[in-house]
Amino acid sequence: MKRPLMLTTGTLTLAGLAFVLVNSLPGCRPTTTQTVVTGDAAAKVYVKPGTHDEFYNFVSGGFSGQLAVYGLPSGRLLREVPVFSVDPESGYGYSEETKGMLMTSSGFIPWDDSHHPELSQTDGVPDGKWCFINGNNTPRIALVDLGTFRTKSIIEIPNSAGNHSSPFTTGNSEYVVAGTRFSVPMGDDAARDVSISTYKENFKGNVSFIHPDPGTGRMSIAFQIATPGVNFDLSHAGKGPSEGWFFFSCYNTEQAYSLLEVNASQRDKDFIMAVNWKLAEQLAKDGKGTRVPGKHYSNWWNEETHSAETTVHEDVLQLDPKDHPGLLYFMPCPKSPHGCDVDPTGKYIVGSGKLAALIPVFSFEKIQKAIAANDVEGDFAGIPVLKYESVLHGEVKKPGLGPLHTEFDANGNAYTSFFVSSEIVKWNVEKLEVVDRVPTYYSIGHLMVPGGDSKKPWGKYVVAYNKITKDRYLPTGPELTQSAQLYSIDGDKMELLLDFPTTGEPHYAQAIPADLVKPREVKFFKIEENKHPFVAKGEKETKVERRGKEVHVWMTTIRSHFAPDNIEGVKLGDEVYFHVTNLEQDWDVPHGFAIKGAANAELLVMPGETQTLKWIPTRVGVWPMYCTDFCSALHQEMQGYVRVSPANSTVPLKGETVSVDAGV
Ligand SMILES: [Cu+2]
Repeated sequence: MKRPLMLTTGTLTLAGLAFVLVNSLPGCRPTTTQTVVTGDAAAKVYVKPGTHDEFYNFVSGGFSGQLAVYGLPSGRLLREVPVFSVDPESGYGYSEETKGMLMTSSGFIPWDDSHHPELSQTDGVPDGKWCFINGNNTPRIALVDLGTFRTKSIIEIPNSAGNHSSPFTTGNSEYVVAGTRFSVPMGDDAARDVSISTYKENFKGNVSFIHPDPGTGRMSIAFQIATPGVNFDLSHAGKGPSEGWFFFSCYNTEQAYSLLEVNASQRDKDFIMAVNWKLAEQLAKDGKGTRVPGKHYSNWWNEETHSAETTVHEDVLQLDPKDHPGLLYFMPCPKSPHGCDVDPTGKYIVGSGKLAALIPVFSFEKIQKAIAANDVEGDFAGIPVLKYESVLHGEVKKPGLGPLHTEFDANGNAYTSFFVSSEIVKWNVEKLEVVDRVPTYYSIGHLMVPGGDSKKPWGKYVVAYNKITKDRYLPTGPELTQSAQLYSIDGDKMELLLDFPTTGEPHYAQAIPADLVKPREVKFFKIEENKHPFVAKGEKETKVERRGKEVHVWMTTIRSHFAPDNIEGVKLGDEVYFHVTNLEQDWDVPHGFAIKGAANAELLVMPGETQTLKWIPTRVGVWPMYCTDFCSALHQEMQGYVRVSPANSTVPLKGETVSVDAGV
């Protein structure tokens, strides 16, 4: 949701922040829409016609539920990959084959709110194989295959609500995690039917570790760890010396359940939770967990049958930290932390408290010493709380207001976004000194450096993903476009190069050199490998068949006709299934399929693929169908008819392509 640029005075008072401080910060309230863009900025983002961008930028669509792909540095939108929301353009969620991808324990869900893309990693470095993304509302994680730029699998996360601190990965993508934003009552119906006012007693969180199969990309839940009822916000895996640990920011340690903007902003410090996931993995392997109820769907796209396959699971393995000392620790972190980021060396963990006026940097070495020495200040719901001073590397003092999220370059620098003061601040991780700052337009949320949350940042740019654009673009009615801003970080000073508008809310993003993705591209699906039960591998295999009230059409497309393209004998009351196989075997020759009156979207069928459109005719008549994707000079000739007769008709069922020798 877009919000006004500044927090209200009231909110700031509650946050314990002086209003005067807000107004005195640089970049807090830009007075002009003009920004200093130096003379060669245009040249730095200009990608000559016919040449490619240097980076792929995978940007979440926020409330669109999708994943958008841009080129950097141009900011050109290349594709919107449908993930959690139906997509009429591609037929995703409309074709019979894709509907299964959106099945959950709550039935077919055509939408979600996607926040955090995360590239798969090998040895702590993004490898260009997959991009994960979370669905917040109906908790799910999706895996997008970067060979096809399609959603390959989606797993539902049971015992979860508001799947926000997700789907961050371990260094070899052994696991991606999912933490609950909303704590909720768990268990069976009787256990869940409790008064909201019993939050402290009955509401619990958990963090899930999801394992993607390295070969197939099919996902399963390895284990969940039960946690106290707080709100988990973001997370990152340790690396290098901190490999084997995971860190989650959490807010609402007040355990409020109403008016959180006030009631969850009371404590000076919330927590970062440290999870020893190697220990959890060992405990799970040793059979130490308990299987608890947790019905969830795991959906997977089979590229041989061109269809979704769903498996339904009734329970999950859960580890209770009370039974396993050493599994979880809390570290105090000021104040309502959002970002929870590990630097490229793996030595430091940065917390970004939304209501804090400093940035705490924790030392993994000190965390381990504090754990060994039992250097705790107490416990929270039975989980040890390490002493803040004992685990702290140091604080960045007065960096700005409303620190949200931090990424890194390869030279020991951190870049932190500041929502309230609308700026990016660059600081040195070892020295904790601010070295540069630059305003954003306006109210930056997440930021992104290519590879900037990995062991090997590629650097070169930092991109701001902003919540408000106000006057940056031509206005478009009550809703203005949202926006990203590209800055160069090559020199000592950050330099604004480009604004580009985005689809949906650009919540978070990742970027990777294009050369790591381009060689993986699937150009078409081999027709001989098509195992779809209704495939027609040539026009000779096309047919029309009645199965009771169902009429099945084995149909093919090739430039520029359908076979069959005249179908008769369909009767009112029938359900017609058009199984459309695209016979083309070349790159970038999709064919579309649409029929008049279909309460459905089009099909967009890639070469070698079969997809099915279900159509229930509502009236007697002759119904045109046509190819929707401009495929050839004679695309406009690519059409046909379906005759629908009354229910008691005796018109024989047939499908044919008349005059097939005419120019084919
Ligand atoms: Cu066509």
